[in-house]
Amino acid sequence: DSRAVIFDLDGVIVDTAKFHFLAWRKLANDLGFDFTEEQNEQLKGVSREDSLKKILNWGNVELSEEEFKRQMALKNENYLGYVNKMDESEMLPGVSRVLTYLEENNIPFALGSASKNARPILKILKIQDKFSAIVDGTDVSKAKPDPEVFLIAAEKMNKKAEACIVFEDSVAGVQAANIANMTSIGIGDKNVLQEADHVFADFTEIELEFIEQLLRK
Ligand code: B16
Ligand code: MG
Repeated sequence: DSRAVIFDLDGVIVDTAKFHFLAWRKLANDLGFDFTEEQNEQLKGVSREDSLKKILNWGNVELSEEEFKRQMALKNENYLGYVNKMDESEMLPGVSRVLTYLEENNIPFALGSASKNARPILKILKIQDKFSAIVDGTDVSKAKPDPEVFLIAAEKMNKKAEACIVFEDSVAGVQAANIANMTSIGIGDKNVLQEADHVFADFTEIELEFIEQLLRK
């Protein structure tokens, strides 16, 4: 069976991870506390709801159900404020080279993101038509590290899980790929993404020969 690729969105294709961080941090600050960049690693790849639960836990804050929902909406509004100002230049360096390589070699690729904002972001980047399948936070019921999002993406491409190669910037996402028996490629810090099969600081560090080799395995 020939292989296929699954890309995470935030922090892999586009530099929106920094916008999530800014928006969550503003929420925490408005509630009277702060959290570190190290704690923020635990939010990457995690759904909006679970992220807010974690943050409130850090700040020892309890909210009513109504206020919880209001804070989620505020965070998203704030986040979209950043997103709506961005253009194609926010695509992370080296990504489009890899997408082009895959297209030219007829290797199918999908999106596997926890974000409910994935589709409009792909549109802003003008790459939405390149994906064989798009699976995002609106399609799944279980959040990463549950492998659901990647398994649905594989299924939509008619590929076995073992045939898929996943690019992820989050610990939860790398774990999800591993649980799904997919090849996990971490994008980011080696110390943070220890569980990945391979780790690169960013896409500019990935040689096309490396991808070619993976695709042959
Ligand atoms: P939204 P990914 C994830 O996207 C982000 O890493 C995470 O920080 C965010 O909370 C989650 O999406 C939900 O995003 O609030 O836009 O629905 O990395 O899986 O592409
Ligand atoms: Mg991510």
